[in-house]
Amino acid sequence: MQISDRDVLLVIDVQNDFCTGGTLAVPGGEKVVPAINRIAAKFTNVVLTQDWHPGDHVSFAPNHVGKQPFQTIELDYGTQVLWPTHCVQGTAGAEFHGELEIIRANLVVRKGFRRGIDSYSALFENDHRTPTGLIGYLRERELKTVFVAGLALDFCVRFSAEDARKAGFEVAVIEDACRGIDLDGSVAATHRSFRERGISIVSLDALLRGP
Ligand code: VGL
Ligand code: ZN
Repeated sequence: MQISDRDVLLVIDVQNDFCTGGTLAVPGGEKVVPAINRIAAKFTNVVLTQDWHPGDHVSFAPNHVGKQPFQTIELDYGTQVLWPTHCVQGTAGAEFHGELEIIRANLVVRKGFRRGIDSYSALFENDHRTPTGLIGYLRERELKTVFVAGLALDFCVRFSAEDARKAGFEVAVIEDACRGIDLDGSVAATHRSFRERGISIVSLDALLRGP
């Protein structure tokens, strides 16, 4: 695989709260960091996302009386998983992992900043209608293929990859530069969805090895 100037590496939510010791730690989350640093060095175009919630965010279980993390509620845009409080704007948990080479990034997209709506995807919020602006950026920059890495495979990576595909980009998920949460079989469902939608799965080595 050859990486070109028309390709973009989209790095999802590599933040302290999703790594070991964080409030919504993804198992082995920090292990994606060296992988992402190695691959990011090969890309001209690198975009990072940063989950960025106000403290009173609707997706936080403690903001709902009698609800526990990982239960769900119905909102007007559909079912919403309730999470432990995480990635609160301005806190250490919301910072990028300290070893992530964020100087490689051309753009940082913050998402989930509206109190009443969550945003897993880097392209649309969870109502699937409110844009983050990333599609406009990618189109204006005439980028064609989106390589996705980061956390969590079965939530923000999945929704970002699916939305990018729906928007007409070629999409490849770098499997070993992602880690999943795995709620009720969500990792298996993610792999099924990628297959059905024509989202490719690539390995870090294949990408580093080149053509
Ligand atoms: C994420 C749950 C809540 C993610 C973000 O980055 O996958 N998951 N907020
Ligand atoms: Zn979040």
